[in-house]
Amino acid sequence: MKNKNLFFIILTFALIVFAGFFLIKGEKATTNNVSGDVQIVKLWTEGANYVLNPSEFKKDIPVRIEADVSRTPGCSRSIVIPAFNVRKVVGVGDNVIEFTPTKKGTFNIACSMNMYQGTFKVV
Ligand SMILES: [Cu+2]
Repeated sequence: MKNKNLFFIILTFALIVFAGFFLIKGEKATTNNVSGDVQIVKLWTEGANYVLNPSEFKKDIPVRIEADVSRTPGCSRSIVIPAFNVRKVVGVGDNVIEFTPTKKGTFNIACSMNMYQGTFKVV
């Protein structure tokens, strides 16, 4: 009988720890989109604007921008972020831009001809 009680106490404890771990993990992923040590950002265009979601990044944590190539027409795929020396043409085969925002502020993202424009914040 004692062994059985002990078993249930340990089982209950293990379940609480297990559930807590997933709750904390889930909350982290939804509040700031930080997955591991990378900030995942979705990018697309609306009219002549770039839309970044989220548009606020944390300083010194690597950013991984994933462009939705179905919503980045023509030259909007030629992406420039001058403040962080980013210059890349994205496409179906490679839609990812990675850099680490090492300074705080509001920064521009534009196509290489400056037709498409957007901003993001680093805090
Ligand atoms: Cu352009």
